[in-house]
Amino acid sequence: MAIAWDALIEEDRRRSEAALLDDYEHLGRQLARRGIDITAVQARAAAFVVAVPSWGVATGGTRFARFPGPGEPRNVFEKIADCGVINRLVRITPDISLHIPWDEPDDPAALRSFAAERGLTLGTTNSNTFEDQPGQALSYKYGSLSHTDPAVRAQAIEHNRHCIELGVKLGARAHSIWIGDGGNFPGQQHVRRALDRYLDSLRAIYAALPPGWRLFIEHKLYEPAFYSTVLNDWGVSYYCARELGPLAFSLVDFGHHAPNVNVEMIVARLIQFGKLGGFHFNDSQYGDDDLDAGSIKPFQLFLVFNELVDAELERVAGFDPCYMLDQSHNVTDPIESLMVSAMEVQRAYVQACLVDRAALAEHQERNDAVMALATLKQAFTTDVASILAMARHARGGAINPVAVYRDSRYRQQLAKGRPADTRRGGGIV
Ligand code: RM4
Ligand code: MN
Ligand code: MN
Repeated sequence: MAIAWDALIEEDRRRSEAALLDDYEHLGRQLARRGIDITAVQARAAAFVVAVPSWGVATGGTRFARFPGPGEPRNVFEKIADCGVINRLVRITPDISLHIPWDEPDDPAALRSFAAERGLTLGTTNSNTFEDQPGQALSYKYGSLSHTDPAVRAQAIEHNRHCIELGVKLGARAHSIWIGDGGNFPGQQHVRRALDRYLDSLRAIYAALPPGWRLFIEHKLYEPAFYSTVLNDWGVSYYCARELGPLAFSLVDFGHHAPNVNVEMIVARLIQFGKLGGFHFNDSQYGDDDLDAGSIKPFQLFLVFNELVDAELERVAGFDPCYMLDQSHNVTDPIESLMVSAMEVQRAYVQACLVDRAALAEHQERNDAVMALATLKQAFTTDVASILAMARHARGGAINPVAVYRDSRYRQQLAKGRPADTRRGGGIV
């Protein structure tokens, strides 16, 4: 579909550039008073990247229903085309995380070049052994990598190895595993043995990692298993990653903890122990709600980035987390949600870059809780919107991505060419 993105972006620039420059200059003077060079911050904002999930560009659903949106992508090529639009406008999402077999390509080389033509890479593969696929020999109803039956475990291991082999052809560098394994009732599973079996399966997958690859494991407190999960929290995740070896890391999905858990503490500990692999950003009010990043607890997102920026500045050995979004969009246009979320994550990063770390360290030394918090709040309450917009603008993106996207009528045009797929029922994505 031919959309004149350059012209639309130029029109947006004409509309908003004067106000933007005004805001940016004003903020520049404010930051200068705090000893911060705004152009250096803008350069850091421009260098920031967060991957988008291929499964995020379709309308999600709940256990109850799915209401398909207009013009939903029907295959992986259409998903990549939508991801291309996101990056065209926000300029910070050049990488895509694929879910196999949802995104299984017939011709991996063709998929890779289709992405490359749009300036995109396919950096991570995600396996799926939490649902059965048509024609699959054995069922995952009672688990996959931790199943009691060795034949089911072998099938799940094989699927993960297949993902890695495919990833090599796609140019990926990491493989990410989330399983739905666990128990719905007390006594259903022998808790320790299930973890032993899971770890054994992970060892077989780990052994298949090509050089330079990393393995991410994602813990989750509950769902679809409602009583216990095999990889239930970051402690178990850390234990498994350590048992596996130096290429295995823990992945933190924001929605996978109990309410009120201090996620920034988990992040700090994983950094400290050299096992922070990356993130699945989203937000939640109650559980694994998969809401847009920064929509409920922006201060928590900032506090996580405060830990990340601190580690970056300290050059903590081996610190190299992979940033990804993982959201399910039920009532919004997924393209809009992913653009806004990517910018929210970038905003938290930039705000964390503004923390006066020397002052904070001093307040911490003196046990001055009021001033320590005030130092963080000073950074968090700084309106960095003009820095983000300038960073996008400087790299050919849109000053106002959502406005440009709406002006383009991309979705309305897609609706004609991509008829809604009504076959799918309820589901998490
Ligand atoms: C899970 C988890 C995984 C994602 C699936 C679809 O809750 O977050 O990362 O792959 O959902
Ligand atoms: Mn996730
Ligand atoms: Mn999740």
